[in-house]
Amino acid sequence: MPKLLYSPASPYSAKVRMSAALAGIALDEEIVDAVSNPASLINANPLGKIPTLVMEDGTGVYDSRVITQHLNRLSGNKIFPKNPAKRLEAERLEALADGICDSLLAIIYERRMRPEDKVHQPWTDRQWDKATRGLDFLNANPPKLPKSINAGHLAVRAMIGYLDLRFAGKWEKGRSKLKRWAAKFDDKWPEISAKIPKA
Ligand SMILES: N[C@@H](CCC(=O)N[C@@H](CS)C(=O)NCC(=O)O)C(=O)O
Repeated sequence: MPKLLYSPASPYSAKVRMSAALAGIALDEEIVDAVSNPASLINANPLGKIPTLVMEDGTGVYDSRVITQHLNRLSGNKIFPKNPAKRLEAERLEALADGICDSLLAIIYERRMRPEDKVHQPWTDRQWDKATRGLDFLNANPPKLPKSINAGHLAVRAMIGYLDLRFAGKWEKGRSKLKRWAAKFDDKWPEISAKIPKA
């Protein structure tokens, strides 16, 4: 069985685990600490990033958007719509949610990896501006939650989970539609939302 190297706090890992659940694909899962460069991760992915899916022959599949496409093919299109316009919309939504996570992670890493006097505030402000614009867009245009959801919805739910984990109290103001969207998602898909980022 393919093995997913992941971290419970990682939003991209959460999206992939949610995608596997949506597709009904069983994965062996192993928690790794990417920052300490474990051999199992580096051997499968020279970039040393999670999530990485290790296939039975040892081939590593990354990054998370390549993994969701791979799981979609394996499952016969259970994660992305077949209709080209709807598929583009799902892929764009996934890219937006992942892009917001990229900015949030850049802020976290800037604070975590640099000595305090070397933290460059204009850079973190720029990243926060990107996340803010993305969140405002999603709050103004919350994705519909039809019966059949896709990787775009999963990426948005994982991203909100990451915000709740690392930016609680800092993102919610003026974003009540997005908060309600997440609550509705959790209500409709409790088994999937059980995989949102956790400490
Ligand atoms: N674009 C990548 C981003 C993956 C990523 O940045 N993962 C973080 C954890 S959430 C990581 O592995 N960080 C460790 C590092 O960059 O060394 C994806 O979608 O998989």
